[in-house]
Amino acid sequence: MHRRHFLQCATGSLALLSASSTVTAAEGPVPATSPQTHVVEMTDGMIYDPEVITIAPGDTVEWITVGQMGHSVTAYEDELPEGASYWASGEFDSEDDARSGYPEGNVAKGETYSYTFDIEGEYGYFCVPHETIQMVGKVMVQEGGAPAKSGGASATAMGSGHGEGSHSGGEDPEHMGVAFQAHWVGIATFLGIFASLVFTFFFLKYNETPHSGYPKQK
Ligand SMILES: [Cu+2]
Repeated sequence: MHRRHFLQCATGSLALLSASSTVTAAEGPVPATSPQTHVVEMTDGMIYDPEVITIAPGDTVEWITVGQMGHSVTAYEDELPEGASYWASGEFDSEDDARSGYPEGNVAKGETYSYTFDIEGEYGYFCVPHETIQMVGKVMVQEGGAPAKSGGASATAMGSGHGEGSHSGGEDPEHMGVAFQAHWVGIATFLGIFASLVFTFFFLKYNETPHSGYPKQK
């Protein structure tokens, strides 16, 4: 009876433990997939920096005017993925409205415009006052965001990749450099010793050097 009660308690505790650990495990991945905000700078050089940005669905892009000059962030209506709604600074419903409505939708110095992209695909956009000088950009929305090789996640991927790269890649040349140095130092030392031995051999054999000849004859 006593023992059975203990077993029941133990089993109950175990069930509770595994239940709580399951909950913990389920909570784990949530922050990893939480939406991110990516910044694109609009400069006096009249560019979007970066010109092409790759993000994950649900991520937000925030455009900020870092120079003195104002810009717009205006979607090309024919460069929207299927099912995506029109977007532009100034909250216009169409590209025509955005073009004719400017300077409404202007993002002045220090101001920002943000848009959250939920649908995957490519979004082309432009700056109304500077479109003629090719102030255009692109937002690429794909599952997982930027691949390890390029884009926003590249900062992380390149960062860690760079770290690993400089670890193995950096270590090898360094190691080789030291090896080559030691190699040449070894050869030079060997030649030095060999030359000394040859000199000593001749000195001992003939008991003279080019400089000892004169005093010997005396
Ligand atoms: Cu512009």
